[in-house]
Amino acid sequence: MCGTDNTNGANGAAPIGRNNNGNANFQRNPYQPVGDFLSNVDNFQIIESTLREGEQFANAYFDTETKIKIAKALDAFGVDYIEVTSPAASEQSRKDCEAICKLGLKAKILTHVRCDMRDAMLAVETGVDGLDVVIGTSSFLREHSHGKNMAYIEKTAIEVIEFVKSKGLEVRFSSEDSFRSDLVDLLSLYRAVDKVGVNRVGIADTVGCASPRQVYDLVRTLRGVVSCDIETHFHNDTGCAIANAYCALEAGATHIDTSVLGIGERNGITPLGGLLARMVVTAPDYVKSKYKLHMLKEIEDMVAEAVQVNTPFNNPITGFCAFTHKAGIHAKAILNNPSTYEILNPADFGLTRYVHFASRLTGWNAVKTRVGQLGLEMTDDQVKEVTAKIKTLADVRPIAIDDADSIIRSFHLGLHEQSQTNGKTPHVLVQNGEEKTMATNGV
Ligand code: HCA
Ligand code: CU
Repeated sequence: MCGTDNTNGANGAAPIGRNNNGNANFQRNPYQPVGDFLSNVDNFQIIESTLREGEQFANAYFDTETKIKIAKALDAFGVDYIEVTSPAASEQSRKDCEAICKLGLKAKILTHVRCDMRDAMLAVETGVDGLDVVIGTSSFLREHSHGKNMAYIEKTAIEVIEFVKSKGLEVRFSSEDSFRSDLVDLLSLYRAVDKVGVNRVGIADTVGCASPRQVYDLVRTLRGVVSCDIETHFHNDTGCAIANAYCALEAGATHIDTSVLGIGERNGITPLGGLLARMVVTAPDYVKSKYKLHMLKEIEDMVAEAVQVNTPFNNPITGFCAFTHKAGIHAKAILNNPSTYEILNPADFGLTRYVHFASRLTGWNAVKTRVGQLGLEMTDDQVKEVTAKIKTLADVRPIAIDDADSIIRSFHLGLHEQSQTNGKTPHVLVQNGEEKTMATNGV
């Protein structure tokens, strides 16, 4: 896209660029996606699979009540689909699937089944809106897992799809391990299922081997072969799951599978929050109007507790330091204008930024803000002096907020005693409770 667009990014930044003639008035949006007729970056649907892929996470055991709580929260958040474990997995899984269907949620409920008539027959009786049907197509899985050839796969896929459609339900057909499958096999299989009216075909990077460019190529090729929607599913073994989902959308995919915190087999799949961090920068209006972003932390906390993990410190959006600014140079700029070092606005997620001032890297601008939060008054020169004291201690050992606050307060007290000696009015120290809130709520 050429650079005449001056729409703001997620954080309302309107950076100034230069055109080829060096004209500095020219405005450019650095978050502008690479757009073409294929791209769906501002028009995609989420198939939330915490209750299916997520149940395959090592620590996961969801009882019925927890499943219902998670399903309701995801529905309120605004996901388009909720995918649940196959009713063929166990008797309780079948009952839970039925219970979730009975909740009357806005999100469509899908269950995920093997490409097998018995599984499909069981699934259509649960009350789901649709079936996500899957079978392994790579030679690894054909030889070492189910042992079926491509002719058998195609015949069964068509049977299952026609059966599900005859029940008036939505059906998706996906190949497990798509990126290690033969491309010609894969495309002719997808063409055949498209012809019989499958609603979506799915590409799954089951082993997390794909790179963003490989994803782009495969999805774009597939886009030219089928007319139905394209769902994609990315494992995160090499850390590419969010980037791969993004590239899939650029190449014309319509649906992305996610799970809360990315939980799933091994180290999981594209995380819901991480995907939305990416997408809110690219398509702020679409994402903010569709999803209740301020619920993200609450949903992540709910799932983290259910599977007994902590949210990683570096998690997009909700990691404890996602909106913490530390170096003096960063702090100064952030205090002037948050867009300098933030492309995501914490307020969009109901969160607040925090300017770190208790370290040797701090600067007097951050300390000045802290002084203000504590309800104290100092001249700039006095703030510079107390900043030097904080840095001196922080050079010797790591310091806590309380340490820095004590230095500020005793320095201030010193000034106050001095001014009393000079017959001036003393400053009032702020209440304890108030200080605490301020310490955790950032600027
Ligand atoms: C698995 C299956 C799956 C299915 C994905 C899909 C995968 O657990 O192996 O239905 O598209 O990663 O291939 O999760
Ligand atoms: Cu998977």
